[in-house]
Amino acid sequence: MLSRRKECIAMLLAGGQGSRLKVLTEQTAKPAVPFGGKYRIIDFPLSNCVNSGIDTVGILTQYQPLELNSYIGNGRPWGLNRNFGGAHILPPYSKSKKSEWYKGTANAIYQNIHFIDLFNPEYVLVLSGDHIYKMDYAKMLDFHKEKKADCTIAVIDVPLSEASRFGIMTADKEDKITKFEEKPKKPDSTKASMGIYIFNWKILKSYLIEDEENPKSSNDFGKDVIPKMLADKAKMYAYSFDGYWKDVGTIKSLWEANMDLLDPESGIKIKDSKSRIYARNYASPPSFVSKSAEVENSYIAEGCLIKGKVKNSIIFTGCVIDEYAEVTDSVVMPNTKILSGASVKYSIIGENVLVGGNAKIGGDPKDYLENEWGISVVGKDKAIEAEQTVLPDEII
Ligand code: ADQ
Ligand code: ADP
Repeated sequence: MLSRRKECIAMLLAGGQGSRLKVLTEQTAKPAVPFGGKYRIIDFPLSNCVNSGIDTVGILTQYQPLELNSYIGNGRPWGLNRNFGGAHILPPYSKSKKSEWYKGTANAIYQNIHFIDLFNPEYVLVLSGDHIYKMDYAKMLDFHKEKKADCTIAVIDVPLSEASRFGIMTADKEDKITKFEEKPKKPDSTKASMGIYIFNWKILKSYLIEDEENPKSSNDFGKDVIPKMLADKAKMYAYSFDGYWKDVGTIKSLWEANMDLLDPESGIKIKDSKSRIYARNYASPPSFVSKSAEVENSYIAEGCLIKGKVKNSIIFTGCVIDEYAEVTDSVVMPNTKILSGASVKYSIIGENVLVGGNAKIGGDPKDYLENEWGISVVGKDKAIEAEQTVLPDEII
């Protein structure tokens, strides 16, 4: 079947350690972290692929991949169960001579050159597994073709104060990139790389091979490959994106992105049927909201029993909020029980947690000094005892 090929395939980088998410990624790879009541982070890039007509996705895993593997399965929930193409989990190889994990992001793609060659694509789209956004990659591909680019980088304007967290570039009037610096200490532009790249595969392949042969390289796109291509005067273009986009690599940003779903002004249109976000969901009964319940400005997923008070919060599948319990400005992940009299404020509670009666987790920022305040986090499977207190900013 040599004649079969794909014009563009996606490679989704899902192997970062996610250490800044602390207990939430102790047992779970960052892309598999639950998000928004019934999704996981990886549902966003996967659904974007399908909604953009990309039906072949390599998912590069590494750190705590088990849950992610079983979540992706045969890719059916995203329509990625194909005979030729579909979703492929790609763990790092153990080679006979040197068995090594993926080093930087470019090395992860390098190790899968053979996989990509199977589809003989013209273009390769490189994506991150830790961003919440909806994007039509087909439009970016059209732009890439129009410009006859070697590489196109999706960019978004960020506040100057945050620019040093990103790859920062300048571009001319025709959007041609003239300068790129990975996480500059003193940024001079607010055009940030979203870590989303389209490459002509032949060109990328030659750069990946060259990069591997350079012992000084950290084999990373932002640190090594992109600067090298620019130095070689490759045709690199910036594709501006002005929709909602959030890197959810930190506790604060993960909490904020969840809260953004409850804010109609935030710009993330989860309900928009033209670009649906798909997820693997197991059939659960509808949620029951009892007579004693008070629910306001919140998402309640399926299979919950709500008897207490829920305000400005996201309650995932299968949770119980007992009578006289109160959850405000918080994210409560699947199958967690919050017993009578407990209060949960400005917190992220992991999956399958038991919060004992009258326990107190987190607090309202207005009751604390700024440096004492932060989001409280309780990790998966933990039990918080009755009457126990978890302070704002505490991570258990
Ligand atoms: P970072 O977010 O710092 O910057 P990085 O840590 O390299 O980039 O992670 C990118 C993605 O790849 C993440 O989804 C991560 O989980 C995954 N990943 C990391 N190492 C991997 C590996 N070895 N194998 C598989 N997956 C791996 C990048 C760019 C910046 C840009 C920001 C935007 O370098 O220029 O501004 O993304 O968020
Ligand atoms: P964070 O910055 O929160 O740790 P990332 O997912 O961005 O999260 O990953 C950070 C870095 O950790 C990446 O550059 C990645 O290469 C590296 N990394 C990924 N997996 C491991 C691992 N198993 N052990 C050590 N480092 C890893």
